[in-house]
Amino acid sequence: MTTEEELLKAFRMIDKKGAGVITADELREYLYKRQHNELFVQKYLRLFDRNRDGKITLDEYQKTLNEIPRAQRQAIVFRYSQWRHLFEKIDKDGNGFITKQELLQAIQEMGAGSMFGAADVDKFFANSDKDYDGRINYREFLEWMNQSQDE
Ligand SMILES: [Ca+2]
Ligand SMILES: [Ca+2]
Ligand SMILES: [Ca+2]
Repeated sequence: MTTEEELLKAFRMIDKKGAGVITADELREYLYKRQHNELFVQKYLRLFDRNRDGKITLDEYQKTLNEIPRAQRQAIVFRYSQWRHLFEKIDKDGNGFITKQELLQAIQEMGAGSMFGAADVDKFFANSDKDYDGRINYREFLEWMNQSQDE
């Protein structure tokens, strides 16, 4: 399936009534089920709801997608489906927090050990560990993902 088809499928899944329009409530329900928070919902609304009426029509959705570079579209698909999965993959002991050690281990398992080392992990924690408890919770993880998307 192409990225475009994937994104259209996502629209149809969110648009439960098949009306060709996603309401803020439908979007919220869909994203909350996937463990996303309100910040994320608002971000999506800002991105797609071009006339600011609180609904995303299929037309708005497609127009916005057409303006986004291809790589970024793929990132959106990735976000829809994979973020929670990725978090859980890194959080080895499943306690809801990522430690430096868990992150380092995950980097090595993904075969990225030559690209990212302990110094990068330190930097990531310095930027992302907003409550300074030495661990990354899912909210902090999502915020970091959102930020890296904006760059
Ligand atoms: Ca709209
Ligand atoms: Ca953990
Ligand atoms: Ca933290």
